[in-house]
Amino acid sequence: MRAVLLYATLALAVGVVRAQTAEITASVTDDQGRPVEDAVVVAVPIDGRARVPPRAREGIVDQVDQEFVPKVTAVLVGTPVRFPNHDNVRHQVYSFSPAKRFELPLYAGSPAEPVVFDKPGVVVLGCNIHDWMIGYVYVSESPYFAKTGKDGKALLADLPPRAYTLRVWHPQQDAGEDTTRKTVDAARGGPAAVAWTLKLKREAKVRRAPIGEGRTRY
Ligand SMILES: [Cu+2]
Repeated sequence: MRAVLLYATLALAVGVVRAQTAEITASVTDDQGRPVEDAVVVAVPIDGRARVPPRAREGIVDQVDQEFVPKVTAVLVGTPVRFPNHDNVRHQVYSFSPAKRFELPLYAGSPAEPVVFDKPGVVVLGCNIHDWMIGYVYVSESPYFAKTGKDGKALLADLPPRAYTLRVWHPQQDAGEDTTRKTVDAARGGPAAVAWTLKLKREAKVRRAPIGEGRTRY
């Protein structure tokens, strides 16, 4: 009997917790209706109240086969990000973006110190040795964000039930991020959905050097 009561109490507690959170599913497609991967969706509570975690978890931007992996990384402002190099050539990672100017000295393996992304905005990553290497760190001022997968969908889960302003960013986006704002009322908790159609610019690609060239030079 006691066990039954315990289960009933637990079930009730879980129910209450569930009702106290909201989740928003975002879908992003291009103007041809194709799903858009690597779009960052950010939700900002309209009342300005966000539960910011006391310590941001470290982010990782890897270098594999002379590319940044992942190509787009979204982090909360204040997050330290490591740039481990898994190639057998050295890289020299830098950014000139106003949100974070930095340059890691030419290195192999893992640099000792992470880079702390302390200002919101988009940080474009490059490598001084391999011109085709391009990556992005999206630094969010809100702790509620997610990146779309291959299906063009992103799930913002465990949100406090509130009304949110949502926006989306993608590296090839034709219009400014600010023009994508939408309001979603998730104040009652439970699931909600939002969708965008983005016009994308063609990806500017720098030709890769023939295989082995980077290796012989460095
Ligand atoms: Cu490189």
